[in-house]
Amino acid sequence: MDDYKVLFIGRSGSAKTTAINSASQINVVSTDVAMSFMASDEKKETTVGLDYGDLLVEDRAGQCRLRLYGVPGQSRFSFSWEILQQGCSGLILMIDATDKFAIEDIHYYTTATSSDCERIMLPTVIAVVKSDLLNLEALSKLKEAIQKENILSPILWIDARNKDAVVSVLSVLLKQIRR
Ligand SMILES: Nc1nc2c(ncn2[C@@H]2O[C@H](COP(=O)(O)OP(=O)(O)OP(=O)(O)O)[C@@H](O)[C@H]2O)c(=O)[nH]1
Ligand SMILES: [Mg+2]
Repeated sequence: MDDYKVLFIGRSGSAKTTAINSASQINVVSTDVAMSFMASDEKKETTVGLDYGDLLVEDRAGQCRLRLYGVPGQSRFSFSWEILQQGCSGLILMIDATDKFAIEDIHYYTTATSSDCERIMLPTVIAVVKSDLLNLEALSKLKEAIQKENILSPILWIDARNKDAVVSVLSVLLKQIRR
């Protein structure tokens, strides 16, 4: 059976851990600890090592296993990003719609050249979360700004707490990987 390593990347709070927990068919290996700062009612923990989950999916090419890895979003753990990226078949770039760096992050990952970082050569899908927390004006501003970026990677607007939504992001990525 084919086996693909998928890496969830994105800033702290962009719902990497949540997405992996939603989609995984096994108990997720998690390294979340209480946040030492910036904790909120909604988010009290942060990943300090990695998340690992796993699911079997089926498409026209047959069944395959997706191994889901989540990086820690806090930049103080950035040394682990390159390590976790090794052997990766595809990336999910998680974007928090309420984050002031949302567009900056999308721009960075979609315009970096191969000499900047190898990861942008990988099949990538962008998943934007928390759009439910934006008012209509802020949402249309964000959509407009994203449109201006002329991004080639598929963009899906999801709630990472919803299993079906995360699985559909993974299906879009799998299509790209198996193309
Ligand atoms: N309102 C809302 N909340 C969401 C949505 N998706 C995820 N969340 C919440 O956002 C938070 C995301 O937290 P995590 O999954 O820990 O984020 P992370 O990217 O793993 O963060 P680090 O481990 O610190 O890098 C959780 O509290 C989720 O319940 C969404 O679409 N809408
Ligand atoms: Mg996390």
